[in-house]
Amino acid sequence: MSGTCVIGLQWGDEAKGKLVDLLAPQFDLVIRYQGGANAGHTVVSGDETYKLHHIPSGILHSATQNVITPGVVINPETMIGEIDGLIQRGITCENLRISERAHLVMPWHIAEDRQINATQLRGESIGTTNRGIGPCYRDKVGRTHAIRMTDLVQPQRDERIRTVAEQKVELLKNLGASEDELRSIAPDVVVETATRWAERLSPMIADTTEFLLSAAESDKKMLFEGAQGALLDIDHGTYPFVTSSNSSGVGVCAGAGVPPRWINTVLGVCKAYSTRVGGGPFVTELDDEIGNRIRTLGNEFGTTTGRPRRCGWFDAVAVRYTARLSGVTRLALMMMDVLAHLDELKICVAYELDGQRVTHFPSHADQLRRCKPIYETIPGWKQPVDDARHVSDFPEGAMAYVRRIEELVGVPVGILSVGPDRVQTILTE
Ligand code: 2SA
Ligand code: MG
Repeated sequence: MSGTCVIGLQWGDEAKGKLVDLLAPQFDLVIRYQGGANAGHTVVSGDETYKLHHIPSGILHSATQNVITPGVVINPETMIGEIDGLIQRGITCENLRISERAHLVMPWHIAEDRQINATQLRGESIGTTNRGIGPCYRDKVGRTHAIRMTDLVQPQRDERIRTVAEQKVELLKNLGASEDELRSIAPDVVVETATRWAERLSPMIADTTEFLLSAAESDKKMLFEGAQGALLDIDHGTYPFVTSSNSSGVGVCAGAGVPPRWINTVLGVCKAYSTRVGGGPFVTELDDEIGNRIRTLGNEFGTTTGRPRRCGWFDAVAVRYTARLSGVTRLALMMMDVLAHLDELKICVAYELDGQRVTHFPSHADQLRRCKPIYETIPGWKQPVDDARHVSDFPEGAMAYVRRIEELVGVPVGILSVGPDRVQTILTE
């Protein structure tokens, strides 16, 4: 068995990209299996910072194969831009393969996403990244309007794209799309653009399912890189304020096309506090000075959209739920350096819901909205940890915080992160 998964246990942005980059040299393959250009994975290598959206965070290591599998939705225009940006910086991308089964985010999906965001769900919008993710997955499941990577290299490409584009123009006219939007999805324009996409991407398009099954059967080591976080999982997250893919650990096999028998380790990544970007319930949100302080200290702004992230205390009820759901075997606790500046810390150990104390994670967004956090207070350690390289460098107070999280979540912490650089990572065992 040779598969390890890196899964975000909160609402994304847990610094999974940093860990994947760090672990990549120990693996033969790094695999992105869900989501799309809504993801923003930041990798810092020396003085260079890379912001990746589709491309697996193993791309900086030329000996590692990077694979994008059927469960990912790909915006070819963004993807080509991302590849070109890396090539300009000396990263060849020759070690990148894209599944022929992956679905394409087309220009109409972006226009449709704006419509989703204009919709209020009980007074709140989902606040998507406007990257066309939901509409693309909707078409994938609906089947009648979907376009896949493999369609780009089939003889009927132009005909297929033209037919779908014509229908989408009508649909979007009815939805009140702007003139600009209608121009961007004009059938002639899209057919021509798709020809360019095909020329550029066809050398990378492959049957990744066959490739990964053969790799697994010959004992190659696979690292599965989750995008977003488990609380945004379409089936198990804070629905409907979620993304449109299975972003918790249970999504790995279906998205990648690799069966469970090849997976043995799941690293659950969480921040030492919580953040969320977009709408939806957030029980431990801090709408105050401390929240602002965490946002500034942690530079909590969206990698893809630049949106300020909502900040709050660590929610052990939520993380215990997502760690169990994802089959987590070790936790990675990130951004410990940020908390070093605070006088006092809180951990949410239970919720009060309609007068009752609950420790399970409720399924309905309205129930979550009614939940009040029950906190345990822990004194701040008030000592920088950025330079810590071993557990022995850690202040006692910081270790007490880590141990309490392990206890509440029920999984040991294997990695502590104290900054964005590769060296700012501590293995605790
Ligand atoms: P979508 O665009 O349909 O997936 O949006 C649905 C919800 O999922 C949230 N979402 C994210 N949350 C955190 N990080 C994400 N990636 C970017 C980043 C986000 C950014 O790394 O910073 O730059 O704003 C991500 N992608 C999707 C989204 O906010 C909606 O709540
Ligand atoms: Mg991110």
